[in-house]
Amino acid sequence: VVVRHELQEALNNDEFRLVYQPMTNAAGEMRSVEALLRWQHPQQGEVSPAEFIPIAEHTGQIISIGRWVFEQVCRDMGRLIQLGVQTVSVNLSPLQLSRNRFIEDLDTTLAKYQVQPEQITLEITENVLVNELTHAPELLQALHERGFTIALDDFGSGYSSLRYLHELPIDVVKIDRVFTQQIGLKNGKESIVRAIMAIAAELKLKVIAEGIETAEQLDFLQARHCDGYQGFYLGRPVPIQELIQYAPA
Ligand code: G
Ligand code: G
Ligand code: MN
Ligand code: NA
Repeated sequence: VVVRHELQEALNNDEFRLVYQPMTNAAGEMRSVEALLRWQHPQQGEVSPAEFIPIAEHTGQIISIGRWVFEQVCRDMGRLIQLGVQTVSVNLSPLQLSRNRFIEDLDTTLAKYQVQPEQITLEITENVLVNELTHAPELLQALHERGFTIALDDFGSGYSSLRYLHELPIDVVKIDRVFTQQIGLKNGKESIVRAIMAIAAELKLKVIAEGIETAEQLDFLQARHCDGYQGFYLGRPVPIQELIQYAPA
């Protein structure tokens, strides 16, 4: 198990890394990537964020870890642009949004690396409005007005999703991989994907399909004109120096 002091050691000893997963557009070009955190633990090897982020949220250390992630993305931005990337998605935990000075911290880091908010997509999940984060709508509105793109991650997997689309300044919905993975299955529930796309079209939201693992899934989604495509079939998350393999010619 991961404990608080190990997470502090990880920050102190520079044990975190970012990997980037390509997202392709309608033309099949990588113009966006999602930053995903990795922890290279000295004894346990690579520890998944699914394992340590809930703990970091519990201890509050997600604040420092989240700041490290955002700063590393800004540090990498110049190299990403050289690879043809126009926007980078960063995952946010609800707790980060509840912190005073969250926006000021982002501003300071953007200015330090001369990154524009338009180059960053902030991915939030439906649980931003849970846990009494009563200021989340106002804060997201302020981020949106600054020029950040706001994406609703794992769309459809939580509950009362439609309420969030209505109350939050959402630009993009990311179709959860559980729905993508229904495509092509016997008795697959592809209708959910179609329904999400209809809602997004009606509300003028962009759609990114996640978790694409097969050619059949990609064909189905391309025929329905998503704005972005992401998944192992298109590219795994890799360290920045390996991203060149996905760069448009
Ligand atoms: O990359 P992987 O599939 O192992 O990620 C597992 C989970 O961890 C996903 O839900 C992903 O959104 C989350 N995650 C990855 N990187 C970050 C990060 O930098 N911050 C936060 N809050 N969550 C992250
Ligand atoms: O919750 P979030 O969507 O941020 O999670 C992103 C995670 O999904 C990353 O950890 C990444 O490794 C994982 N992922 C990305 N593409 C695929 C895929 O095609 N299949 C599966 N099973 N996981 C994926
Ligand atoms: Mn995500
Ligand atoms: Na997701």
